Amino acid sequence: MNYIILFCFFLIIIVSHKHEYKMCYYQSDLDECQSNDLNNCHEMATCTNTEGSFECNCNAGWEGSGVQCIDVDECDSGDAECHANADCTNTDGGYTCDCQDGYIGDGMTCSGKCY
Ligand SMILES: [Ca+2]
Ligand SMILES: [Ca+2]
Repeated sequence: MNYIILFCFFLIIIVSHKHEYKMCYYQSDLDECQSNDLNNCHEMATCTNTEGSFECNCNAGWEGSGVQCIDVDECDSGDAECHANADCTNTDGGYTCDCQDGYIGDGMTCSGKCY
């Protein structure tokens, strides 16, 4: 009878320590995003801390693995929303639209100049 009580006692110790170990594991996750020294995300990527690791995702206007991000050429890819009478210029992380000569507007909408 005593052996059964002893066995149960050890079982409780093992189970409770397992729980403690799990708690320690969850609390010991390192936030690699806190410092650029701890992650290898590209400067144009957003770092997201995860349990036991981290993720890098390129910012809008950039594409790649997150460790490497290259500018999206919106003028080439067709993502640019320039007016038909505007010239598209690719920039790092974006693009610009400028109305062609003889047209006036913000590049998204261009209308003929009145003389
Ligand atoms: Ca982490
Ligand atoms: Ca671009």
